[in-house]
Amino acid sequence: MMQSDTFQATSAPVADNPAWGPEAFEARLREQGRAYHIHHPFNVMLNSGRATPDQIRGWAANRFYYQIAIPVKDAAVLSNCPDREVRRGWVQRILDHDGFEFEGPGGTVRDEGGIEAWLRLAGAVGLSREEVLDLRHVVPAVRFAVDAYVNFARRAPWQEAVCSSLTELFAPEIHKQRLANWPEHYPWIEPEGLNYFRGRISQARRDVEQGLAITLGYFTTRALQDRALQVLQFKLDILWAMNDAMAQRYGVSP
Ligand code: AHQ
Repeated sequence: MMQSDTFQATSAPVADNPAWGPEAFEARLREQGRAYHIHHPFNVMLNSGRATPDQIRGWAANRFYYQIAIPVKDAAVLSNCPDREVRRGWVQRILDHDGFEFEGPGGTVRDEGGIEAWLRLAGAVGLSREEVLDLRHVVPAVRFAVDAYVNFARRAPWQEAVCSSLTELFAPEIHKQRLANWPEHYPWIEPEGLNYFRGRISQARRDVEQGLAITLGYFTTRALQDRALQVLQFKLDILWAMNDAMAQRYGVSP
């Protein structure tokens, strides 16, 4: 039985095959996109306009638990990482989600952050701030999947936690799909509510640039590269399991 939070490999990595070069290794990482949750029936329902308001509200309230876990996960990566240059880049992810307010010579620079933007998305789909913040709608298996991700980042080598964030290789597409389809399919959602997705397209691209460079630079033997593929699959399974749980709770409209 695989312990998802400590994530024991289910099969010993192949040790004696030659390592892939960076391009071939990146291609193998990208091949795993076929298991990305953009292909999950619940997400296909959401992005093809078949979701009811209740299903969309359930998705927004449950995904909020994932969003508030991301900066905690990223702080775990920072706490395990001794490399100052890596931390200088990685810390931006916490600011992206938690927001910030800096007093500077030219005045105050502030950004409400992605968690606040997600609360606006939740409001735009008809949820109260209170019912999102108190997590009353979060179903157990969503909580377990998200907690497994945070606990993995706490316990795994920081390079593996970096690699696990590379599901964002596939994220710009899912955000672009929502921005392209939701206004037409769900005109009842206030357009400003979708601002979170607009911001994530560029943030995901910047995250991937750093995460991929670290991954390609660290996983340089075939055994390590097999491990990286297992780590990415673990994170893909987390996103997939979240959608399984939401589909079970809210149904998948035909
Ligand atoms: O909104 C998302 C986000 O901030 C992140 C951070 C990143 C990580 O560190 O694992 N992954 C991620 C993702 C976000 N949104 C998901 C979506 O479908 O809206 C996609 C998800 C990811 O691809 O891991």
